[in-house]
Amino acid sequence: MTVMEQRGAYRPTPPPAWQPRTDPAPLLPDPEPYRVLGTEAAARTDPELLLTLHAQLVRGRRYNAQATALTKQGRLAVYPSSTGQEACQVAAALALQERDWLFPSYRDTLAVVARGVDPVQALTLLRGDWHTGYDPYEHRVAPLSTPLATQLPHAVGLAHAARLKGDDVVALAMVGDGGTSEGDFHEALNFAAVWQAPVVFLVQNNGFAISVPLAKQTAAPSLAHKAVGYGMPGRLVDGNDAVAVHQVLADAVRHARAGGGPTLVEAVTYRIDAHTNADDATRYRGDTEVEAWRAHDPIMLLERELTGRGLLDEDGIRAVREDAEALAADLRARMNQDPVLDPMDLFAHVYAEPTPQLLEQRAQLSAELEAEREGAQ
Ligand SMILES: Cc1ncc(C[n+]2csc(CCOP(=O)(O)OP(=O)(O)O)c2C)c(N)n1
Repeated sequence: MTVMEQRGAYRPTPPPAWQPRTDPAPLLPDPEPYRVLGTEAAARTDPELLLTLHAQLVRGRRYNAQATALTKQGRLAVYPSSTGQEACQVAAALALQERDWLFPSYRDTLAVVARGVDPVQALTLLRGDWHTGYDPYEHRVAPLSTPLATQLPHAVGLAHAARLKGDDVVALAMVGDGGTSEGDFHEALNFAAVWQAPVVFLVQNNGFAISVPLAKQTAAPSLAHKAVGYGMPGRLVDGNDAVAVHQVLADAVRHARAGGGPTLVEAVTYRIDAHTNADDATRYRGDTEVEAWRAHDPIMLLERELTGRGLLDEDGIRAVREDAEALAADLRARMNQDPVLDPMDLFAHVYAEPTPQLLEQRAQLSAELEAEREGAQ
């Protein structure tokens, strides 16, 4: 048979029927960030929860202000403030059960403190030390992660392992909008969805990765939409509405615990302060934008609801502020004590078997410290 005859005889057969592996419709986020405060649904929320959220938000804001002041007094090396983002921080901690795990990033000190970690220990890393300052197992809080998004695969690994062991544990991992561009973000979400790991990813979209605005970070319709590509639900929520963030996270935690797999939550919020005390935010954003977000302040939104429903009055607000002042005073007093540090720790916990150079440097430092001690006597 000639080639032309063969071609003529060729009748293409239709390919096997194709279907999407998962129906994408239920995974899609709402077109608008989900809100509760200021809507009719707010009236149906539990007063106890509202009051707890409020007290924690006020404490959180005061903690941010105090920690930032400590950087100016040379008591803290660096502080990435979460002022404006307190609702995400507090809701994340409150959405978890005691047996669950929190995986924070460097901006999430408030979530760590709201989970029960000592407020001074939570600042150890930012003050400068070789360890994280708190025992991760005590409150089930992983170390604050400075390398972007590396905490996400850790959270997936822990959650997957817990599931294999039959432990009823959920991991909640926090990351910034900039962190979603990291390879670790992709790998973590992909693994989590394939393994149906009990993880909740909370992206705090605060508008910037240092000076880089979201528009230069992604062309996606929203960060929550990224979930669909991995085969998990994406939820979009107003990150300044503490009740809405709590509800969405609590739902996602319940879903994960029941074996439903991971969820990606994008909380739309704003970083009111600079990236850290070492940053000048006026170089890349204007006052008008900041003022617009101040008018959508998480504490103000919640206080409006509480006072409107007669659940909180001036005296109540004063009592909450006094409690926050006491927290700040304690933080000030304890952070103003000089920590007892052993310079020899520089060489500990680096290598199981130190290199010859390190051994030489260690001996040199040891001799210098010894000479200093003798000189002081
Ligand atoms: C792997 C890695 N790359 C770069 C950095 C430097 N860096 C520190 S913070 C930051 C911006 C992160 O922005 P985002 O994830 O939006 O979190 P935010 O600081 O706004 O909370 C960058 C690039 C880092 N810490 N880790």
